[in-house]
Amino acid sequence: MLAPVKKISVEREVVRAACPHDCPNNCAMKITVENGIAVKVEGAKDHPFTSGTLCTKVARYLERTYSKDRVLFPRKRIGPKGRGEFERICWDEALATIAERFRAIAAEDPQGILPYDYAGTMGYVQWHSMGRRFFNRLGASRLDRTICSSAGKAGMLITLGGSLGMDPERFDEAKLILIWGSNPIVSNLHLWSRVQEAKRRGAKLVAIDPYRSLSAEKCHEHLALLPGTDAALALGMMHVIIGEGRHDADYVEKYTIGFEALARRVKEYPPRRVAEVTGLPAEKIISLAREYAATRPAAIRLNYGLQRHAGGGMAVRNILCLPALSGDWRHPAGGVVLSTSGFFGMNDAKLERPDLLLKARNANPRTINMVAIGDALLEAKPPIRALYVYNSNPVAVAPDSVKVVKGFSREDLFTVVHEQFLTDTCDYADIVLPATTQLEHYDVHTAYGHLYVVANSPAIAPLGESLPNSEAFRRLAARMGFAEECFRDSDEDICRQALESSNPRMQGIEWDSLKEKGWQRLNLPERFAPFAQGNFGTPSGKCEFYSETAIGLGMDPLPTYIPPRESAQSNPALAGRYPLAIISPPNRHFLNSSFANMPFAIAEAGEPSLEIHPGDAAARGIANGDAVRIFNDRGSLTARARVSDKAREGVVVALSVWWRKLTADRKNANELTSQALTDIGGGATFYDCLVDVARIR
Ligand SMILES: Nc1nc2c(c(=O)[nH]1)N[C@H]1C(S)=C(S)[C@@H](COP(=O)(O)OP(=O)(O)OC[C@H]3O[C@@H](n4cnc5c(=O)[nH]c(N)nc54)[C@H](O)[C@@H]3O)O[C@H]1N2
Ligand SMILES: Nc1nc2c(c(=O)[nH]1)N[C@H]1C(S)=C(S)[C@@H](COP(=O)(O)OP(=O)(O)OC[C@H]3O[C@@H](n4cnc5c(=O)[nH]c(N)nc54)[C@H](O)[C@@H]3O)O[C@H]1N2
Ligand SMILES: [Mo]
Repeated sequence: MLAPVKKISVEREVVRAACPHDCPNNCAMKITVENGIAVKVEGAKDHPFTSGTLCTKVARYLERTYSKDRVLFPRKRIGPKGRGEFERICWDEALATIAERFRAIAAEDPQGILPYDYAGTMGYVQWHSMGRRFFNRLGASRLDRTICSSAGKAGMLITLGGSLGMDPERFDEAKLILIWGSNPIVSNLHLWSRVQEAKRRGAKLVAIDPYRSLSAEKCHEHLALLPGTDAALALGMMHVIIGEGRHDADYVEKYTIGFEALARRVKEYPPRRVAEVTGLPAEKIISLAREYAATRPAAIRLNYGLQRHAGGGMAVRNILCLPALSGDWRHPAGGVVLSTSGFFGMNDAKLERPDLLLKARNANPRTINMVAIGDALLEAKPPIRALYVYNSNPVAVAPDSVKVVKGFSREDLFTVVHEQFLTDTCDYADIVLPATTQLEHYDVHTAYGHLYVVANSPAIAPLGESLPNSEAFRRLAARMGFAEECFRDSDEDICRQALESSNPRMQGIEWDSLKEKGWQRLNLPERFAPFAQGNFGTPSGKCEFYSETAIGLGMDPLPTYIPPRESAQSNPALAGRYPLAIISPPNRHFLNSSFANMPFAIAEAGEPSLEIHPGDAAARGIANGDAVRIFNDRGSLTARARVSDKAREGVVVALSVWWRKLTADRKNANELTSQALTDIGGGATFYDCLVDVARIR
């Protein structure tokens, strides 16, 4: 007789979760937990967009959560700023220290305190609620959160009246797809599978990108224009479409305003002129315009890469005019999508409580643009005396690092960083607080690349002494003596409040059922074309070729071309010294600077590199594999040259965003980038940047 098998009881549970990262896919996830330990992370198979797949980074989220490098207890600085030397303290001491400093500064002027947060998590609980309430109640300086998408958002507002567009799920039915300033294999994987399906069904794919990215490589055609010249390309296409009478006159008549004025404007952009500006052959511009006008439905995936230039807002505004000319908005699989965020309507007032400002010492504090944090720390008046950083790693990601580092190094600045890892920014902190990961807290998410609300329930207990952002602010509010009821809301209370919305598209979505199901589609038809009968969000309700909103923003009311600030055409003297345009788009294995410390991601990404065209390399005596110095007036860094024609002539590409302290020279591409802002929206101009490159001997 066999010995009886000893039964080990395993408590197994599957928890519904949401990927927290700043990415248009906003995946729905399932976490398997055994005896309190998360053992498996997978994409939800039932979620139509996630469809069971996660990207290579988040598929390894367990390695992030259980990393030996997690910050698991509070620390205080014991060495000079920048060194990252800390000793362990308890939460009590950390919170008491912060409250004491904040109280002293607030007694003089609370504007001396500045929150610095971005989309490390996009969740409404861990990003949009307790922190906003806390700093409103305090009357701290407000942060203008512009580092990523604000120029494009302003462009969408002008032409369409909001962050709206075609349903990304319909890309598989398009006959022509323009991948415009977007690299979906890297930054929008689930859209890419739809694009692949369209390709299988016979669609033609065209990439418009100065760089032959992983995605551009897989398209039928690649138009490698000069960076920051997209607005001119769109004007040239409109010149051809209108000039040759290829537009949908019926759609234009019914659902647009300003066509006559637009037709006059685009006369100024004949293909020959546009060819000079963009560096593309005139015939290509003409054939693209004709093909676009002739193919229905045509879908454009626009992404944020092309708006990181001086004229980034205008570029987006112009491209969004195209489907109103072609009539593509009539079709569920036609149009453009940059962001779907405007379809959602969370209850911002309840989450952020702007009314609490009325209780602060100053009900109308100043606003600091996060892009120019370097200058703000060095020059703002009254000075910034304390910073509270969470969900962001500004020392690595903000432009013009020399100034950023100098600002963060100020001895008289009191800096708190709430983090999961000891980032470059933590190295300048006076107090580091340990943060939970997405597996350890509640949240609720909307998306900017699909139309579903996604719930996140904690799978495991917080590791070490880590706390969610919400809880840190709850405790800090208590220390500051903020008596308002809202500082006692639980995380699930906040999830409920977020969904208490009057927006008709949000009806029927409420927390308890969402938590069960994991995700829910907005109240929209399965197949819908948002602007098939007009219904634009603009003041006229039409697609505005001519826009009073643009005038209000200080812009030309009509589409126009605003050249890059740093280019041979706009600044020949600067280009004489620094003839190469550098762009630093995302590395596939990192997510901004998140994951850039994970051994698996670094193993894949290798080392900081610079793609350079053989012509530009030969002119500088650079061979493949050489160490090179990249430099301009703002700074310099080293990288390994990769000589190939992936970068067009005149353009070099440094995939980003590396942690400074994990590179050989402890610098990254933001050493070179500028704090100058976009035309509208106050956005960052990371890719509007001239440099030169030299071989290191
Ligand atoms: N793996 C991964 N995924 C990510 C991210 C990440 O870091 N890593 N980041 C996330 C975030 S925060 C964002 S905002 C999105 C960004 O997603 P995208 O907007 O797709 O990002 P970028 O890579 O900045 O730009 C895409 C492409 O634009 C090109 N480009 C640069 N300048 C120009 C230009 O002037 N004109 C044109 N036509 N093209 C240009 C670049 O070469 C690049 O191939 O991705 C999200 N997803
Ligand atoms: N040169 C160059 N610079 C760029 C870009 C580029 O393409 N090139 N891209 C720009 C873009 S598009 C963006 S959006 C910005 C992004 O810049 P950031 O918003 O700073 O994004 P990350 O670098 O991912 O840093 C997010 C941090 O939040 C932390 N975090 C995650 N979850 C939590 C949490 O729940 N609580 C707390 N307290 N912390 C958490 C992560 O550990 C991580 O360190 O970078 C910009 N910078
Ligand atoms: Mo971003």
